[in-house]
Amino acid sequence: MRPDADLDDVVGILTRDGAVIVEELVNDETLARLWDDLGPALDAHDFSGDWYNGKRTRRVSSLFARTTRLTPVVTHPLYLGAARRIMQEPTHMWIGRARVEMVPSIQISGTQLIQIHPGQGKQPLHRDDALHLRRHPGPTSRVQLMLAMSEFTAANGGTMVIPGSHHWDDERAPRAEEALPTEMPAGSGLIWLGGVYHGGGHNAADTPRTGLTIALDLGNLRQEENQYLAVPMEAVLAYPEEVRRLLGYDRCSPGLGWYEMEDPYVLLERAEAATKSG
Ligand SMILES: O=C(O)CCC(=O)C(=O)O
Repeated sequence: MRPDADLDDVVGILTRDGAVIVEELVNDETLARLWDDLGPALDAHDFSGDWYNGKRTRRVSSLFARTTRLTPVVTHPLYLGAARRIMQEPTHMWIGRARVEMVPSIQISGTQLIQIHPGQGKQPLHRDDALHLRRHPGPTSRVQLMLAMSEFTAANGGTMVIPGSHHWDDERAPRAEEALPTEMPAGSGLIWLGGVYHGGGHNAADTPRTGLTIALDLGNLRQEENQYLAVPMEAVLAYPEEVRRLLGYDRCSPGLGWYEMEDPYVLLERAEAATKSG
């Protein structure tokens, strides 16, 4: 899809196929600055060393603490817009005789830079929302993005995806032959639903493949990566309100995540006020 595609069309494809590629999700300038901020950390990290994360794969997390430049990525209208539309389903409950309408929040759950080096084999196909031990099929609780920091090809380990697999139940196991490789130029992004079977591909090329992934989950679930520990408050303050709230300084209706019985966002407002006055 083009970056100015209609959100309804993107949501329609995601609902049907579970995955979609958005071209030119970020511009060359943003991509170059992300490489400046995150590339050195990648070079300093060793291979992850286990069969699942990949013995020829480097991974760097805590991305919102390492760069202040992720706003255009996480707030891209087709990514955040689709995540909100798909996950923030209005619901209601009775509190006594009052029928109370509410909408859940969403939150940044996990962030990683994933660099698959030549010789890395296929990762086992998996569903990321299985982290929450949920059953399938069912309402989507995760919408994830993989931004291509370098070109993704069938040969260099472009993410393997089984289209439509979010509709499967939990008795059907994925088979490698059912998965298609993600092919996209640097700067484009793959968006997929948490119930879709996918995994890193085999890199049979001679250069590494690098992707930056961000997962958005429903706000009433435990974050995959503990953002409160991963991102110090000063780093959160470098981001605008929408991103700060996505980083967890928000309350999920009807009353999850409060601090001193208030919206945790007040902590950031107080920290900012203290910086200005002091
Ligand atoms: O790197 C990729 O293409 C996908 C990685 C992945 O799915 C994972 O590590 O859970």
